[in-house]
Amino acid sequence: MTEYYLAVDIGASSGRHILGHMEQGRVVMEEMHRFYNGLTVKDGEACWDLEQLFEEIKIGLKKCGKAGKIPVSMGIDTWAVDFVLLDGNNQVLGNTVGYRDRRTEGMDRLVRRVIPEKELYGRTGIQKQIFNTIYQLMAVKEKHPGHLDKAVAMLMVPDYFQFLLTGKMASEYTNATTTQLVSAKTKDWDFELIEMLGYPKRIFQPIKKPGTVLGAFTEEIRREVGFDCQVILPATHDTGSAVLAVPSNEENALYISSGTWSLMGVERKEADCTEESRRLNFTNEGGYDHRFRYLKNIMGLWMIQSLKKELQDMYSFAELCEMASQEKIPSLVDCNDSRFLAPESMTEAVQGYCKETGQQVPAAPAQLAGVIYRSFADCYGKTVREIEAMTGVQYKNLHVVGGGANAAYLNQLTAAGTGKTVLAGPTEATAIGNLMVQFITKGVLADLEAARQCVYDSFEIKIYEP
Ligand code: LFR
Repeated sequence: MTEYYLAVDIGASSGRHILGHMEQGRVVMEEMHRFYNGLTVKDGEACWDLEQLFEEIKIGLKKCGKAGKIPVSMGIDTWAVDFVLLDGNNQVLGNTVGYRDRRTEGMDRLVRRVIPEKELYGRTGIQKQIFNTIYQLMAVKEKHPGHLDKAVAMLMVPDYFQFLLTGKMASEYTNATTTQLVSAKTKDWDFELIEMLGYPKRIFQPIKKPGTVLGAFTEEIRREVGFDCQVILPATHDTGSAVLAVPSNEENALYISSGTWSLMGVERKEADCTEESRRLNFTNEGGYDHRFRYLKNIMGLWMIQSLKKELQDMYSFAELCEMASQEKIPSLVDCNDSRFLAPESMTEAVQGYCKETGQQVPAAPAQLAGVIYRSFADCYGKTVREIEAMTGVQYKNLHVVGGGANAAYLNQLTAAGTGKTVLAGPTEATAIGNLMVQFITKGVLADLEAARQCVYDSFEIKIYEP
């Protein structure tokens, strides 16, 4: 009988239930449910609708049941850094604010008063991003101190959903590292740092590695969805899952996990917490098997998603990509400029940047898309050179995984901009990486090496030469 495993993968713009099973050494996947995600404004704050997302998680589970494909196990991954605070009755305190909200503005100053950025990086190895949990918690402390007083637990978004399914609280390691409160050395909460910042120690749950069996569904969930299932912690940080599914067992594999963000980097056994690394704003995110993802956040498809929305969804992503390829406007923007994080209008933000820097200002949609895509490639090129300088390794190939691997024009630009052979695919890397940890935990696959070989054998990879 076929054994099914379920990955629930929720990104900033959509979520999906992907069932996976093995057939002759290859993984076969089937999408059971897909749903919308996005930020909505509540009390002036940009919030996720976590209640609705949990409803969608249950709807997807019911669909699996209806199809007679009850998974042996399941795991949930989402974007990182966002969390809920729970009170003594396990109720969420305050709004479920998303990381693009502006509440963290100026919070770096307050954190800096407690600990210099150099020291913070030295302890955690995590790049400074104004939306990191460390700054979000400071915003809560400043604006809603009562929430912190009342909180008995802090759970990252996937930990929260998995808690709702099982009644068990845990803090999955890969996502916990993105809080910037985990020691790169001990791989546990840095309680000394937490105490210095004045965050209550009691709210931090025990850190568990991906592959930990969290538990079975609660009685209530079992009744509602109609079956029981084991919840296994995947790399709950989506990027952690995606990088697990890079189809290469080479020591030195360069990758971009391309989705809402472009995460560009390599995997390393040790974190680099040096001052030079901090200055370049590289991060050392915790990965499967305590490997580190040494990478850089690049603004990514969020810029195109925002443009598409502003154009009233008149064009598909494929159309925008095709239109961009016809436009040769030479202007470039720095994708990592903070103005692109959450602008009221991406169009105006891109135009404003070009104007301020004395470049041709894009007006037509094709021109705007052209500037954005070519700016990605430019940024990828710079980042590769920084990675090579920091690691002392010359890379030959560049793996592009995730939804962005579909954008042929971008892949061509990426090959040209980096001088690397681009190996594009798989596009559903995050869900695949989520499944891989379940397969390893259940003994279907031996280890990470076998898992990456299996990804390589199972999915098509397109090649773009520089
Ligand atoms: C990608 C991602 C990135 C993280 C950003 C915010 O979806 O998880 O890795 O830096 O979202 O959480």
